[in-house]
Amino acid sequence: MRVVPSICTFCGVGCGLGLRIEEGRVIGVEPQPGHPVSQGQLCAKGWATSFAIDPYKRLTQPMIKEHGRFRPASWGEALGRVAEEFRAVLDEQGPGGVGVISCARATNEDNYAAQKFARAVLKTHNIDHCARICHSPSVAGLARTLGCGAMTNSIADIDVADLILVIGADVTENHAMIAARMLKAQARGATLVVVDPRKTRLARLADIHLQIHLGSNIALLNGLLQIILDNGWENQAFLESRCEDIQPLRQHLAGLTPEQTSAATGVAVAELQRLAFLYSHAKAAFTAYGMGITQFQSGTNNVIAVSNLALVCGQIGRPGTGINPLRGQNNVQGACDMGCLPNVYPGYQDVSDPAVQATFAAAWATELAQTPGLTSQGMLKAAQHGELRALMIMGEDPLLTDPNQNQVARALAALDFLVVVELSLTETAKCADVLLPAAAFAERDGTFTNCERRVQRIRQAIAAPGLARSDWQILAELARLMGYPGMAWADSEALFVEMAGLTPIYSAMSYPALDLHHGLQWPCDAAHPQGTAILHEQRFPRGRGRLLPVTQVAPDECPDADFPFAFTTHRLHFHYGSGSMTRKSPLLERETPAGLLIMHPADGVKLGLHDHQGVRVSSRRGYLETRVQLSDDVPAGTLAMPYHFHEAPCNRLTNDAEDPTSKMPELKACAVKVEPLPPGQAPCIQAGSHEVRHASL
Ligand SMILES: Nc1nc2c(c(=O)[nH]1)N[C@H]1C(S)=C(S)[C@@H](COP(=O)(O)OP(=O)(O)OC[C@H]3O[C@@H](n4cnc5c(=O)[nH]c(N)nc54)[C@H](O)[C@@H]3O)O[C@H]1N2
Ligand SMILES: Nc1nc2c(c(=O)[nH]1)N[C@H]1C(S)=C(S)[C@@H](COP(=O)(O)OP(=O)(O)OC[C@H]3O[C@@H](n4cnc5c(=O)[nH]c(N)nc54)[C@H](O)[C@@H]3O)O[C@H]1N2
Ligand code: SF4
Ligand SMILES: [Mo]
Repeated sequence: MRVVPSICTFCGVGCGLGLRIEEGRVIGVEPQPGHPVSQGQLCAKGWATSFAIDPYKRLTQPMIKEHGRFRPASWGEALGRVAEEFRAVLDEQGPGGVGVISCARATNEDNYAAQKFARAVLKTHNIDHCARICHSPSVAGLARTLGCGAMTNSIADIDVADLILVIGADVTENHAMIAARMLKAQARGATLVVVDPRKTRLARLADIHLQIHLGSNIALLNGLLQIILDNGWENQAFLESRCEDIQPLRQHLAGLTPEQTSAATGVAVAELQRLAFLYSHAKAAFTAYGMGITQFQSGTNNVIAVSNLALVCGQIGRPGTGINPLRGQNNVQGACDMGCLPNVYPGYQDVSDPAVQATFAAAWATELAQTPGLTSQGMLKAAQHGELRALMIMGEDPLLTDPNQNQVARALAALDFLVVVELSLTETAKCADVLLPAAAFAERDGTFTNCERRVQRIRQAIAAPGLARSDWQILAELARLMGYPGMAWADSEALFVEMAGLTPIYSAMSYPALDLHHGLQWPCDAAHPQGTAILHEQRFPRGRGRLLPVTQVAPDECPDADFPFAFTTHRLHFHYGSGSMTRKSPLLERETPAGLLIMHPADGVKLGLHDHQGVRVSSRRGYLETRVQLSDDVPAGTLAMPYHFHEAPCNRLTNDAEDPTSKMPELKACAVKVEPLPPGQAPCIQAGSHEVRHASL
């Protein structure tokens, strides 16, 4: 047996693992000893890696759909067909008619190739990925207040914080190794505070849990600020030396009372005062947040409210502090850094800046479009209007993971041509005209960037199954077929060298340098050759930190007589995203039943429901059948559902109302009604492609 060092393929923590290889297969994994992030541990998903990528149930050859059925094809035939279809739409409709959705699970090399393919070959900035429905409000909000949307501090800063404030993140489930670190900090005396409408595992363990009303983040954060400013608890020195525009913020909050905040959030005045005091007086307060902040139509303003609180108290730019968006996917930070966004080239360089355009046009030896492209939701809308006709989806399952599933299905059906690059036959892959098999992370070289901006190497440990290839190799061959020679990289390292040369924040990185350390944190450039653990120590990228008044906005859809329950969606520790990888593990699969609706026991009594009874849940956009689980994890009147299960796809119900700035859909709040199924009737389970070996429904 050989052990090949690599990085976990699931979440943005970026744990170090060793792939155990025997006879050309990954037979298991082990934690990497001494890894700075995971410190010799892995969570249940990491341990299940070998099931997730096993050749069994993987796509192993290109497929072309004919008369509604897939048939195997050679790479030449399949890529020839893709090139022909893209060319036809480009000729008839121009670059606005095509687009690419890239993959935050794939490497930086793949994502760099995806945006270069969109920009240099298809001549469009219609390139986006799942960050849109994840942390796009962080990128937009923190760009306005600080000038940079990334996690400001490092995971190790938790070790030196004396207060840890977690807002809208379920850390034990979703960033398990970060939660372990938070609990260790609490054990040595740090105060742990959780703000969440659900009683999460971490909330139950915390010193303080503020169980706010769903969607009342800005009311809470403004209320805390008002108490801090009224008591003179702000950090005056920091405000004077590092920030601007405190006056408009003071005026905005003048007249607000703790009683009003209490009414708006459901948190007692004394609790508000206690947290305001503790946060403003902490020597070092580490703020972490997640989807409970971003996935609202007020997502960008929610992020700005978090930023206001940290800036006013000077809890940023020092060890143990910071505004720390816990980025989700293993390489979502990297996919953003690589410019898989419709408005920026690699390194967040603006597509509408003529100097930037000139740099990339010269480096890539081609002409480039000058105006930003469409977001992923924008592309799906354009497809429904017949304006976008050919789309490549590389490693995403929007049919299960985008809001308003029926609408997504209509958009995919309206396309003339869909090509999907995937590891397995997901729900979205089934809709493809051409299906291309991708190599999994253990089958290729490259880099992932974790949530703390740490760029780490992954290495090829085994051969890809069948004919599967790395995404960047597929894109490079397609570019050649479409007449563009500028993507013929010899290997992933050559690709990385080109990327680092055009991405200032990665400019001093190389494979050997990454290998020497456990990765390097950007910015890593001539001035910071060893990388940067803490951002904004002396100044913010935009100069001064900006305080911006924001106002509470209710969710787009609130409970009413027809749809009387507030509905929110979340994640489970044992499953990941669409479940296309974790649900292949019998060990993970037996941990939880597929897709339960969590309801407070008092609501169960009102509706006459007993635990595990079948129910029909409907919103204005769709319905599903599942079973209720009665639990006081949720308050009465609010229902919650995990989103990993095709049998009970909660995105049939969710709302696609968007944040005007970031275009984030409101995945965390809508309104539903619940009706019991007749006694004895089992819920109708949606047919799906994922293998369910131990579904207990
Ligand atoms: N096991 C597992 N881990 C994962 C993933 C996975 O699918 N499974 N996915 C990865 C990805 S892509 C991401 S983005 C991260 C996401 O990680 P998290 O951000 O932790 O994601 P969620 O569980 O969706 O939502 C977090 C919390 O927000 C709370 N919430 C809902 N509404 C509000 C509100 O109005 N205010 C506040 N303060 N909180 C609210 C929910 O109750 C929930 O506990 O996880 C990553 N890690
Ligand atoms: N209701 C609700 N919906 C949500 C959310 C929510 O909280 N509530 N959260 C949203 C968030 S934060 C996110 S990030 C999205 C995630 O949504 P998706 O990105 O659609 O979810 P994943 O399951 O991570 O899908 C990634 C796919 O990539 C494939 N893959 C893995 N590695 C590779 C590779 O190297 N190459 C290629 N080509 N493919 C690969 C996997 O097989 C998998 O099918 O879901 C969003 N949807
Ligand atoms: S915490 Fe995240 S990166 Fe670490 S083992 Fe678990 S899923 Fe993998
Ligand atoms: Mo995410």
